[in-house]
Amino acid sequence: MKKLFPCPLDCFDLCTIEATIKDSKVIKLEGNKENLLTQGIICSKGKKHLDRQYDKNRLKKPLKKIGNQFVEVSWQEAIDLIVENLKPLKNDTKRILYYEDYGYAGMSKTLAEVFFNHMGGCTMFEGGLCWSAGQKAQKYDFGNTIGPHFSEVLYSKNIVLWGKNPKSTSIHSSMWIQKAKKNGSNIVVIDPIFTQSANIADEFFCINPGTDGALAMGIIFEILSQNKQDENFLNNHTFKSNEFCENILKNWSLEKASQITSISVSQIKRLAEIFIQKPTMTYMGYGLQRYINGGETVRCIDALSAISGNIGIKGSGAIYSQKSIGEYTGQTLKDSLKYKKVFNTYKKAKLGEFLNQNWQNIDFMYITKANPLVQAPDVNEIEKGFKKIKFKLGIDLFMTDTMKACDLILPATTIMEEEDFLYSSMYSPYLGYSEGFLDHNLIGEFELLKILAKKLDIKTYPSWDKETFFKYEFKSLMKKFDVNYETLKSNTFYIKQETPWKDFVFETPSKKFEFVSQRAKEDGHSDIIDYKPCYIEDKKLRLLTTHIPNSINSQSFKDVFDLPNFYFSNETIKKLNLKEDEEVYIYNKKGKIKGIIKEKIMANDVVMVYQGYWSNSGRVNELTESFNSNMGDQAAYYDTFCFVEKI
Ligand SMILES: Nc1nc2c(c(=O)[nH]1)N[C@H]1C(S)=C(S)[C@@H](COP(=O)(O)OP(=O)(O)OC[C@H]3O[C@@H](n4cnc5c(=O)[nH]c(N)nc54)[C@H](O)[C@@H]3O)O[C@H]1N2
Ligand SMILES: Nc1nc2c(c(=O)[nH]1)N[C@H]1C(S)=C(S)[C@@H](COP(=O)(O)OP(=O)(O)OC[C@H]3O[C@@H](n4cnc5c(=O)[nH]c(N)nc54)[C@H](O)[C@@H]3O)O[C@H]1N2
Ligand code: SF4
Ligand SMILES: [Mo]
Repeated sequence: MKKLFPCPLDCFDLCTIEATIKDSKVIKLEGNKENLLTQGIICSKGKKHLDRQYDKNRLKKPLKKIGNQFVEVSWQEAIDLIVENLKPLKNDTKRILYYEDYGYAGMSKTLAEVFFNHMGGCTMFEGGLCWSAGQKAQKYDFGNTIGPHFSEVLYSKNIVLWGKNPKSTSIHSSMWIQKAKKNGSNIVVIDPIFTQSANIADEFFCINPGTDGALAMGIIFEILSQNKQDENFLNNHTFKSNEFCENILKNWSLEKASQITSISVSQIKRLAEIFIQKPTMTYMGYGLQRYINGGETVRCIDALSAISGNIGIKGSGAIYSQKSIGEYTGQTLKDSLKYKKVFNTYKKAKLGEFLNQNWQNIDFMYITKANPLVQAPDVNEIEKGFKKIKFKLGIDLFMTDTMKACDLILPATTIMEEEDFLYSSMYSPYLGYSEGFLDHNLIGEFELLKILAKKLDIKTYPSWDKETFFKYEFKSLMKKFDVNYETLKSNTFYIKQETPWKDFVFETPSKKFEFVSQRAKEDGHSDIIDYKPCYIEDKKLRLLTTHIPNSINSQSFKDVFDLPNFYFSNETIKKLNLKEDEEVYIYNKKGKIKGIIKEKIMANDVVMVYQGYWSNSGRVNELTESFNSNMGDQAAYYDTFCFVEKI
């Protein structure tokens, strides 16, 4: 027997996976070819769902902490314990703190926020760990973030992978990029690290971290100096381009941009040539916005695409993300807002700080789909904060560092066990469905919240079954695209992607691309698109902690006990008198971890460590700063600096 389900990992691609089942057990996972975006190919992380499903260490029973030990308890006992801790907070719900992340994207597990709103509202997070600076930036310039089908790169003369590493983080977009390369497209990578994607590129520009805005300004200066800007686009479809261009010509030079970025003047001229040769598609990654100035950087790159006329024509674009299905769901959350009376918030990047300053005001934490004690910045501070909170409920598949710090752990169901719909938060236009074809004796979050609502007498919380919930959520989607519920369940429904902004009508107040944004000004930023220097600490190494090829965030690190690698450029290794394969510490005032020195082509005075390793081996977020970006409250992980210590 075969059953389909969508890959629930937080990936751009959202593959459809086909499970072969024999004697009620899944024996094989393969990609399903009917998904036109991913075409039947799944990556190693997708294949791991099989091992994870049957892993002997999967959490199977609720676990209650007694002293320093966890003991198994019945579901009944676990639920009673939650109720016992929530009941006294019914009239003081701000004492409940909610934390979730992107560990699982299924709709049936999005209701905890709704539940707490019906209770009266809890202390909720703001901002994010992933991509929020760039989202906000594109909202100012374009009014929204939209992207084309991966295959549109086949029309691109140049494909610029700017702070993005799709060969590792989105293998299907990488497949199309490689196809385009075979057809003659020129692939360009701008990154401080010679990545897996740089390996398949034609040109690599090694930039100083956090300085991409200055590079974009330098390229724009060169385009304007040559009078090669796209006058037609600027005159007809943009707001206040003159003001922006005057600013550039007055304040910038190639030498200035080169000095900031370490990209030579001749390389900047070459990049100008690339943008003038249309169509040039810029794929921005999320690496370049994990800085305090991350939003400003994305705006500068948007401006470069606009100046060169690389917007709205096939094969071009300043592509960051694509919201797709998510645009049409969320009614249940909206409905719940009328019960919300508490509007307390904390910044996600500053969870540790918040807990340590406000622990007297929080009694209950609900943590789901997330591993903040590995993934959030400044984990030592979070760990300290956790200890001060009376009751922490965690839900996960495995005993992560975060679960270990909780008082009660509930085992989560998997996508193969739980009926669910799923869509990507980042890119794919597909809607995935799993009928939940494997038996289990767990209580999924959807059921759990209904039980809690009943026991806590939260009368307004909907006691519907899943199908009623899904149909309600999809009402506007089904109407807009004239599809029925059975089609949505078929794993073939997707929203057709077009060339972004091909009608040149933008979703900004002026309906044009905005070089000057009143909305940005109202939010306290520069209204005109402008470069903002990044944060720097002298005489230290900048710590970059990017995403690793063989795991989505921390999810494949549970059995890893080896030390992480610390990557340096050859020049930095020499300067610090280090040796390849030597074990050293990296440290700063936040923490210290051990690792092994490796050489890589990359920017100088930088150390790169892949994020995701648990405390088993080396949690790099023991060192990261909890700064927020100016725009979008994005965790500015890469504005962290450290030293190396020999052992
Ligand atoms: N294999 C794998 N795939 C994943 C994930 C994973 O952990 N592993 N995670 C998923 C998630 S949650 C996300 S958000 C995405 C992330 O997907 P990507 O955006 O592709 O990956 P990142 O590692 O965040 O950063 C991309 C690149 O930005 C570079 N970079 C860092 N600083 C700068 C800078 O100042 N300027 C420039 N130009 N480049 C810079 C990094 O060196 C890195 O190569 O991937 C998703 N897919
Ligand atoms: N230093 C550094 N840190 C980073 C980043 C970086 O670039 N550098 N990137 C950041 C980014 S982009 C992101 S998106 C965040 C991700 O941060 P998280 O989402 O916290 O990271 P994950 O490791 O994916 O952890 C998700 C957890 O959810 C669990 N899980 C899976 N399925 C289910 C389920 O059905 N129910 C429940 N309850 N749990 C489930 C998994 O087992 C896993 O433990 O990390 C951020 N952290
Ligand atoms: S992680 Fe991404 S590429 Fe890999 S199987 Fe899942 S959706 Fe596909
Ligand atoms: Mo992310």
